[in-house]
Amino acid sequence: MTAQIKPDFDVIAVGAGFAGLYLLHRLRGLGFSAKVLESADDVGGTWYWNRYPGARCDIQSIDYSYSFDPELETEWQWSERYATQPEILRYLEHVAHKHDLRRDIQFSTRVEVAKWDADASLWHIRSEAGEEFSCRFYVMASGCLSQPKAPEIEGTDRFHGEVYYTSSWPHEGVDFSGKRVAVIGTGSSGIQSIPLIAEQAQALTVFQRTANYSIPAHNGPMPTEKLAQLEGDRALYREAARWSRAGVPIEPNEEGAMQVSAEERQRRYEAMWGAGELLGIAGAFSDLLVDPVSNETLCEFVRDKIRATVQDQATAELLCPRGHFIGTKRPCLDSNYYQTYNLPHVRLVDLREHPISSITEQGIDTSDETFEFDAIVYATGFDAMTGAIVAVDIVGRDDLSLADKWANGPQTYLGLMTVGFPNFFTITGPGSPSVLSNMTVSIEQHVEWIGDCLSYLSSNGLDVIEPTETAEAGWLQHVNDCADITLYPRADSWYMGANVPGKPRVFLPYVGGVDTYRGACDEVVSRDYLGFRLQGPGKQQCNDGVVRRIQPDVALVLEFIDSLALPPMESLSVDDARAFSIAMAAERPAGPEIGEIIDKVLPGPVGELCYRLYRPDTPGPHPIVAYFHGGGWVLGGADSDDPFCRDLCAQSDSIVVSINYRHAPEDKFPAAPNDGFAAVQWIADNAGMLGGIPGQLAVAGWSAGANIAAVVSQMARDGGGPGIVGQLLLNPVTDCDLTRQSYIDNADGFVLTTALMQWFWDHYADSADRVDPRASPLRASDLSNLPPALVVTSEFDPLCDEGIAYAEAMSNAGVSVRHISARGQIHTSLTAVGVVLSGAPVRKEMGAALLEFFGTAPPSEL
Ligand code: N01
Repeated sequence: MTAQIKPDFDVIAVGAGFAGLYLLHRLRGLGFSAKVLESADDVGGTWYWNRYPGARCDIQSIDYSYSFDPELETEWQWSERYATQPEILRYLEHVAHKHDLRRDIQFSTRVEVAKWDADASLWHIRSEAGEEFSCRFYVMASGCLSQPKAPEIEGTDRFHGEVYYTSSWPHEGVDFSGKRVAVIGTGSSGIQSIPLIAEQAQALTVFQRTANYSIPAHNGPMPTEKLAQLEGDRALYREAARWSRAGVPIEPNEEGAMQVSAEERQRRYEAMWGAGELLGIAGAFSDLLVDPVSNETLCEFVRDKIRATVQDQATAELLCPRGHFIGTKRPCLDSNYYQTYNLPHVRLVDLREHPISSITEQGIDTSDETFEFDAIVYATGFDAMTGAIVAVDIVGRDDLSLADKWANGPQTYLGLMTVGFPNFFTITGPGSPSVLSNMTVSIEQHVEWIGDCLSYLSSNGLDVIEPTETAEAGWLQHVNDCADITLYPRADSWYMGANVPGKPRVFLPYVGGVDTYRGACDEVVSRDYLGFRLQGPGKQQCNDGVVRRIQPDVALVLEFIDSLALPPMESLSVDDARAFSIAMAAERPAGPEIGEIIDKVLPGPVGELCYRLYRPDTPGPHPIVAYFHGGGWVLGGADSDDPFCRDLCAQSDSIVVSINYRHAPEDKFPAAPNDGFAAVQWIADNAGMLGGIPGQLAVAGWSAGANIAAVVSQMARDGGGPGIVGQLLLNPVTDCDLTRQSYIDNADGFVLTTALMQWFWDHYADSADRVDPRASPLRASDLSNLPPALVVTSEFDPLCDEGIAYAEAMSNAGVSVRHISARGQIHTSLTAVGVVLSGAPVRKEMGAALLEFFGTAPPSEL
C-alpha cells in the first residue's frame, strides 16, 4: 500500500493523561508531528476526572511517577507516600507546562469516529463536534479505567436530591455537612471516599454488594528508606522497576504460604499489614494467586483484622469479604475505612441480603427498607480496559468495526495492536500488564515501544504495520495460559469484564508480569518485528510467528534451570547424573496426600525388585496401575516420580505400583522390559493381596518408563497374559531413530536434549539390540490387539514425533488410541506436580483415561 496523501499529522492520540502526555513528548523528540485530542478541558486524564474526596494513588508516589525526564525526577518532590489526586494533577500540569505540551493538545474534543483509509494508508478522525483530522498512526491513550459504567439500578433519574459520580466529581468539591448521604459501591473509589464523606455528613449509609479486601495504607510523609533507595541510584532503581514483576522494584518471595509454619505465616501477614503496600498483599508468598488453600489463609487473616477493628460484630461480618480470593478482585489500600463503621452515624446495608429495588424521588428502596437521602454518590466502577476504546467507533480494514471484532472479548497482539486495524495502537491495551502493574512503568514502556516502532518504519521506508493472525492468536493463547494457572478467572471482577452486564467474560490484562512482558516485546523487535506485517511503497516484510509458545510456568522452570548454569547431564558420569537427579527431586513439592504409601519388594526374574505402592484414601478394593518411572533406563526410581504417582493415584482412584526395574548400564537391555513383564505378572497374580480388583490392571509410564509399559503390553499380548486393560504412555520412547524432526526442532533447551537421549540409548542398548521391538516397540511387526491406549506427547520434546508415530501405528492396527498433544509442555513438565500447574488439565485427563480403562466414573461422580 502506498501512502501518497500527506495526513494532517503523523500521529493522533486520544487522551491527555499519563500516557498521552508522555507519548506527545516522545513523538516530538523523535521528529513526528503529533496531536492529542482530549475531551476534558485540561490535562490529567483519570486524575482530571476522579476528584472525589480521598482520591489518591495506591502505588507509592515515587514509583507512580515518570522516569523519562531526569530533571523532573529531581525537581518534583512528593509530599506524601501516597499522593492525593490534587497533587498528582499538579504534577501532570507541571509536566505539561515544562515540556510545553498543551500547544499540541486540543481540549474539549471528544473523538467519535476513527476510520482507516486503506487507499491512502491513513486514519480519518472525526470529533463529536464534527471536526475532521487525518493521521498516519492513531493511538488510544485513553486509560484502562476511564469509561464509567452505568450503575444499572432502576430509577436512577428519579432522585430529586444531589447525585454524584466518583468518576466525574465536581471541580469545586462537595460539602456534605448536615446531609444524609448514600454511597453505592465499595471498590477502591468507595473505600477511599467513604471515610472522608463520613467526616462531613450528618448520616452516611453505605450500600455494599460485594465486600472487598482492603489493607491500611499507613500514609504519611515519603518514607526515608524508600527515598534513599531511589536517590542512591535513580537510573538503577528505575531500571529495576522496568524489569520487576509489577513495575515496582520489590524482591519476589519464592516461598509458598503452606511451606512455612502457621506462626511464620502470621508473622509475614502482620508485616504485610504493617507495610501498607498494594503489591505486598499478594506478594507475601509466591503462591497466593495460584493456590486456593494458601490464598484462604490470607483471606482469613484480613477477615480477623476486620473483626478486630469493627466493634459491631454483625457489621464486621458483613464487611468480611467472601466468595472471591484476595487479589482476584483488585484489593484496596485505605485510610480508616473499617474504623469508619464504628462511627454512630455510619451504617452499612448489605445488598446481598436486601438488594436495591429502586432509586426513588427521596432516596433508595431496598427489598425491605425505605431510605431518604439528600445526596447519593455512585462509586459503581468502570467498563474497564475496553470500554473507552470501543466508545469510539473505530473502523479498520474492510469496514470492520472494532466493537464487532471484540464482541466476544478483545483480541490483540501484545496489547498494542489488533489485526484488521493497521497503524492503530492502544497504550496499556487489553492483553498487556496494564492494570496489574504500576501504570506509569507500563505506560512508559508502551510509549517507548510505539516511538521506536514508528522510527523503525520511517527509517526503513515503511508506513503501515499490522499484526498477523498467527501472532495475535498466539498472544491471546499466551494471555489465557497465564491467567488459567491463577485464581483470577474464578472471580466476578472487572478484570474479567464481569462487572458490566453482557460483557464477555474473558481475562483482560496480562498476568505474566511486567518483566516477562517487556522481554516478549523486546524479542518481537529483535526478531524483525516478529508477528507483524510491515509495508511501504513497493516493499513489505513479515516474519510471522508466535512470540511465546511455551507454557508460562514451564518457561519459569526453564529460566530457573538456566540460572543454575549446569553442565549437560550427558557430560557427567552415571553416578554423578544419578546423584544430581536425586538432589533435584528432593527440592520439589511432595504431591497430593493419599491414603497410604508402602515400600516393598516383589520377586523379579533375577532377584527381588523394589516397588512402591500408592493407595487412594477411598474404600477399596481398587483397580491397579503398574507404573514405570522415567530416567532413560539409567536414572530414577520410586522417589523420582513420587509426586506424579501420588497424583495419578488420586486422579484415577487406583492403586499405583511403581516398579523399580533394573537400570543400565549395569543391567542393559533387555533387563528393564523383562523386569517390567515379571512385575506386571506378579501384580496380576497378587492383585487381591495388594488390595486390588483382580483383572483391573493397567500399565503406565513416563519416557523410558512408558517404553517399558508399551513393551510389556506387547509381551503380555504375545505371552497370553496377564490381561492389561489399558496403557497410559506419557512422552514414550518408542524408537531408536534419533533423526526425526522433533529431535532436530527440540534438540536443545528443553531439559531433555537430543544429546542426552543419545547418551541414554548408548548406556541402555547395543546398536544391534536397539531395533528389537522390546527396545523400540514402534518396530514390532504387529501392533494389533494391544490394550486401549492414551498416548500423551509434549510439544517441545525431542520424543514428540515418535510418540505420535506410535499412537498412529497402534491406531492403524485397530487399537483404540487417544492421543493428547500437550501444547507448550516439555518432556519433564507434565510430571512436575505442584510446580507446572499448566500441566494439571493433562494430568487430569490421564487420570480420567485410567478410569475409563477400568470402566469407572471419576471419583467426584461416584
Ligand atoms: O470501581 P469498582 P472503583 N448495585 O468496580 C459496586 C482503580 N481505582 O471505581 O463488586 C450495587 O472496583 C460494585 O459491587 P460488585 C482501581 O483499579 C484506583 O471503585 O460489582 N453495587 C463495587 O463494589 C479500581 O479497582 C484508585 O458487587 C454496585 C463498586 O460498585 C478501579 O479503579 C482509586 C452496582 C465498584 O467498584 C475501579 O474502582 C479508585 C449496583 N448496580 C479507583 N454496580 C487508586 O487508589 C456496581 N456496584 C489509585
